[in-house]
Amino acid sequence: MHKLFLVCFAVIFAVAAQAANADVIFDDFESGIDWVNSSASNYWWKYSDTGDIFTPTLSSSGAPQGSNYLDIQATDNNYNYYTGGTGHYKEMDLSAYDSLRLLVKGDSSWGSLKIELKEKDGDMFKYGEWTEDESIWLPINWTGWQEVIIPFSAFVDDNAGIGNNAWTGDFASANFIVSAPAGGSVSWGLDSIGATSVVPEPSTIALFGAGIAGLLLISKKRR
Ligand SMILES: [Ca+2]
Ligand SMILES: [Ca+2]
Ligand SMILES: [Ca+2]
Ligand SMILES: [Ca+2]
Repeated sequence: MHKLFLVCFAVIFAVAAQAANADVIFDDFESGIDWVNSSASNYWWKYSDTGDIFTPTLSSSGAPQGSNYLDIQATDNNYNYYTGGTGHYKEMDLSAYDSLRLLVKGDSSWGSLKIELKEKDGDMFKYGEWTEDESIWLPINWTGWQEVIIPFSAFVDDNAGIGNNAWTGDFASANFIVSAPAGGSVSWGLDSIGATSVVPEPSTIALFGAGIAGLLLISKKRR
């Protein structure tokens, strides 16, 4: 009888652990990049500030996941920090996830990354304050690859007249906008861009509770 309870608990624990780590990927760059093909269901675009260098390219040199990642070389030649951006369109249902998750290769330049998420109802969400102080976007203050997780709740609706102004996970596209040090350059990378769940869902918590109740029952019977 005790053994049965322990087996039940082990199964419940495994299910809970799996739910907490579940990931869905927008793009891992393993199928190459389709630049500006508006007829496709999965494509990228890019744009640069006047006179600046903004070069996102597919690279395979030291990819952190699989064989490829998106390499980003950018230089701000007109001293306004902004260099350009790259966006990705791929409609996905992210309602089961609570956070954006991606791998970012930094160069300790203290440039910063602006991230925008767009939903199918037209809502455009921004991460961080949208002011001239670029340091309060996501500062890339590390060297090498690092996992970045940002809760969707930290994104703020940026177009009050469009959509229902609420994040429901009805995902359509993402924008990655690069701010370099004034007159300086950044050498970054992006890979394994997707969504994850950091906070276990209520159903998972309920399963955990059932497991703990099972354990309590075992200890009670032993006494
Ligand atoms: Ca990859
Ligand atoms: Ca610029
Ligand atoms: Ca809106
Ligand atoms: Ca919405």
